Amino acid sequence: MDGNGRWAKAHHRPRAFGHKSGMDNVKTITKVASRLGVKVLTLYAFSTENWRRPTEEVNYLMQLPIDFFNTFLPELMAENVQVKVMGFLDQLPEKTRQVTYDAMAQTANNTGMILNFALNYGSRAEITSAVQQLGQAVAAGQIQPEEINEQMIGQQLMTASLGQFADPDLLIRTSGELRLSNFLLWQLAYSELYFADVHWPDFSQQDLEQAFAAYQKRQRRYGGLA
Ligand code: V07
Repeated sequence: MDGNGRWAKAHHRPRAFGHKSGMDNVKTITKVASRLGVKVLTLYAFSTENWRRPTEEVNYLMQLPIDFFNTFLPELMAENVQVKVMGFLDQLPEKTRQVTYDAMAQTANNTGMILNFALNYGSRAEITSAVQQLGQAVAAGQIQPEEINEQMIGQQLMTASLGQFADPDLLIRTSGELRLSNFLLWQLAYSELYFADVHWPDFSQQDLEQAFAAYQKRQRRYGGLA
């Protein structure tokens, strides 16, 4: 969800205003995606590298999950959306961590779209942690190194609980950035990539439908060759 700061700058407003507008658009796009039949919507909210930003900005960002659930939980329930949060949650401020656990617990029995936030997430750290887990299993004599396979690695990643939806069909990055920036490196191996020029606060239902249309065209081409 790139471009919140640039969006604010273009409107001659502080960066926090861009983040707030970005959060409001999370609500909009969550409802749109749910109604279009998306099974899992994973949103990159905060990276393990974002701690390098000024303290004031980090503090503001850490308040956003709290504001999000305070204002949006009734609608998440009405939409039957299940919330998940993946990332190194132990490093989050106490209140932020608590609200994410509360939201996961309160929506755990919802059966509709999964809204999966990547919060204090980084893919290399995720893979490193998975390798450590498997290394410990080898050291404990529970598995042989040559028994390690792709499925076992996937089981150690933070997307394991998404089951058949662990690997995204489509990645969308906004604001014209053409990089993965440490997001789901393992899981995106076969995903379709789509880059939108608009800043995240301006990313609309029409933009999402355009991305889906592009995805469907690519699938059809691959089908024709197969
Ligand atoms: C954040 C708004 C969206 C644009 C990206 C940067 C700023 C929603 C959340 C959130 C995260 C976890 C959760 C519920 C909501 C959020 C941060 C930043 C840190 F369980 N938006 N948003 N978290 N932005």
